[in-house]
Amino acid sequence: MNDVFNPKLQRRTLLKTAAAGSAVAYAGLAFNPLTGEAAPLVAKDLNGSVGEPAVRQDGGLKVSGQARYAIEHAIEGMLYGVAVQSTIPAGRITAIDTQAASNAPGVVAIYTHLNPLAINPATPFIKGGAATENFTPLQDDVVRWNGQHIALVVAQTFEQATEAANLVKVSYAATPAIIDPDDSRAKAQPIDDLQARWGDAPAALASAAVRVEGVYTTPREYNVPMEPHACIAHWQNEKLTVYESSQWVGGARNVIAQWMGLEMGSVRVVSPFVGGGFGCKVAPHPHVAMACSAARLLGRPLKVALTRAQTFTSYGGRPRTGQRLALGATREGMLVSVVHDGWNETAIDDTHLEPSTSVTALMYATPNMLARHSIIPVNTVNPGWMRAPGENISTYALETGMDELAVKLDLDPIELRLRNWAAQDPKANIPWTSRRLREAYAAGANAFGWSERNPKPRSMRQGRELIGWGMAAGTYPVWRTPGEAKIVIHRDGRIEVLSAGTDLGTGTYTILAQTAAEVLDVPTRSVKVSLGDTDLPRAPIAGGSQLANNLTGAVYAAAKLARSELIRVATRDPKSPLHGMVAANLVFKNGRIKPSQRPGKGISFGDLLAALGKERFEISADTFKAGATEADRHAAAHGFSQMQLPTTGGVSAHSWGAHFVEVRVDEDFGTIRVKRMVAAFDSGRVYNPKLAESQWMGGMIMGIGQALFEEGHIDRRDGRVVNASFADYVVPVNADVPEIITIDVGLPDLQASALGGKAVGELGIVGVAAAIGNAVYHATGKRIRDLPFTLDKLLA
Ligand code: MCN
Ligand code: MOS
Repeated sequence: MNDVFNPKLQRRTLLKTAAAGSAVAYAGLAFNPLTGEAAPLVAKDLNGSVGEPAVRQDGGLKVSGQARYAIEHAIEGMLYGVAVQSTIPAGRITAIDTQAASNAPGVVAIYTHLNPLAINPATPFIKGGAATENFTPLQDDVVRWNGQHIALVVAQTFEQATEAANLVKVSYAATPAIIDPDDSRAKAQPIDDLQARWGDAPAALASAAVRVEGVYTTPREYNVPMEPHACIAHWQNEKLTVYESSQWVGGARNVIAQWMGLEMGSVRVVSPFVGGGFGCKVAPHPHVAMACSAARLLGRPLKVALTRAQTFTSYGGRPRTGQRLALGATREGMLVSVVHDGWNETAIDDTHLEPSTSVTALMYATPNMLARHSIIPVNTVNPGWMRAPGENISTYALETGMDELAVKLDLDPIELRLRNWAAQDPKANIPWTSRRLREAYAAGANAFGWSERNPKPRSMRQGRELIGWGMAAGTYPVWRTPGEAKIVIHRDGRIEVLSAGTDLGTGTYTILAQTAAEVLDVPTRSVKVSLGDTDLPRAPIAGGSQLANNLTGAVYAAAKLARSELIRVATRDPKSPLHGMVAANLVFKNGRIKPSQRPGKGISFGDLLAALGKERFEISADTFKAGATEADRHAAAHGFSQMQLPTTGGVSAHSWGAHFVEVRVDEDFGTIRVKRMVAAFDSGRVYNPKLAESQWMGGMIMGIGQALFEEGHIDRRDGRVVNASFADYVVPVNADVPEIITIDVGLPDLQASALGGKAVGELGIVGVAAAIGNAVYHATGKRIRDLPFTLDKLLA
């Protein structure tokens, strides 16, 4: 197994492909497959460049409290708004008594549907916009879910607004609510676009020699970032600035402009630091609409912060889902049929998709496939994205089903997966850009010690503890949206990289500094990166795990251009000390431009600018195709229309992963602990191994939460989220997190992205719940098909 995972060997294969003239474009890329020179992957020196484990540039600012989050901006004359939320799941508001609240100290205004705020609907992204929900607050008396915004109380202080909000009295005429997706009145609506179908899967299943079938369910889960949602709306004449914790300032600007009936140019969104989002900050939620509208009416800056409890009903979270999956195979373990029917809950008059079919048709070769997905409207806040929406649950069912099939066939689960290897994308029928999943299986199994596993359930134990070893695969697509970046070199030597893209704690600041530093040959720490502001060059979403690839491409292009432009002026301008030199003889070394053949230190960027009489040198570049119009550029930064599918260009681009997990199960109490985790990932070229590792690990830890703890308890009587707090909505803490080893088996994939990277941010969670469930089965002989795996289900 070991020699399959040999980066050198693989590089040689890559060279051969390149020499044979494959379709990959290498021009201008730092990795040169023709010579095998992988400059950016090999640490030249500790100056920092792409591929080095540089520390996070924002780390110091965060631990010293200097990184300013949305809520921390202080604006003179600011007021505070607190939302009042419904306490029934369905019906109408018959009266709102605001008398006592209005008389409370410090109260400035109270808005309800009786004196509504002016808010226009914003277009949801499934209809081509950037909003995650249809809902516009305070526009009518209808209650659609428990915990819906029904009033906004504005006061001089947050405490006064909170007190007054408690004094608002609401009367309702309740109507019957549909709380649960399995309610007989709930109606599933098929989403035809999500279907994958070929051959005759039901017939092939019926005649298959070996069959497994299961129903897999997952509960409501919540993103619960450390930083709860908060925003500040600040109007200056008809210009609106919003400090908002956002994964995508361009999308937020689009939605806010629609809500307020403004041109996008009149809205500025600022989000330099984000305390986590995991999908719930991809678009501004309705409380932001209330803040902007009320601030406009009042002529004062207004801050609206959600309490932790309110974050559970003010926006989504992963919906409840259910999947029926049946696999049919030959006795030799060749899949002959996959039949997969899934659903997710959605809001009663809104649409959220968590496609259970995302991965079903991608992973394995099979002659017959039928995968379908439906949505079921219930009285809930519209669910939203949460780390790998779709891939996450799809993989949970598929990779558990594969384990069940392996057990039935008495085959090693890796062997079963290899037998059904998809040599190309089975749905699109086009080649993969790269798929180092075999290498991931091999490297992961090797590091884990998988060959020592006794496949028999309940065969491994230590004292009272049953030991279980399980594995599963994972994958995440490579989405691509073009973006822009600017580099500014100052006379005093400072180098800046500017982009509107955001850093959720992921490392955007750091990898962009690394990219510019590498091309300009300066220390990474000398590059200052500014992010998260619509005033900066336009960038796409930090969502769908695509920002790193998109922006490193743009910064790389800008830095290359800066380099050639600097050389051009240095050799052509008579005022330059390098005037008249041959451009090809100049090199960049440690922040200086110098002749390659002659001694001498050359000239620093700052001295060159001084000699030329310039204060600064600015250069912009992007990853748009030649001929892209201004409208295309605008669209890419503010919506999804420019986003390219993973199958663009006749090749299919995805990241891959293989998870190996050991659990310990206390036989008497049914408690499950994850004892160790090993995962091997193919994310193409990794820009920063330290950061990619923490991303992968973060996803894996979130996967422990999903497998063992996380579950929104919805009261069946009234649709209330019972455990809407950090105390009761349980996520993994350090004591729950075992030793984790991540292994990088990727190689630069230049068909996937400009610099050869693939998706990282969401990949780590995909497959974890299945791997843990498979390990629990191996430990106990009991198959649980309902997340999370709590002790009651094990003891039942
Ligand atoms: N990276 C790398 N090499 C690559 C690709 C990425 O080293 N080839 C590293 C970089 O440090 C980069 C990071 O991984 O900053 C994430 O890159 P990418 O996969 O492009 O993801 P995005 O930048 O688009 O970030 C969004 C992604 C998503 S969609 C969710 S959900 C998620 C995630 O990132 N939310 C997070 N990781 C998170 N991490 C933190 N701390 N907080 C969140 O809210
Ligand atoms: Mo990530 S769930 O695509 O923000």
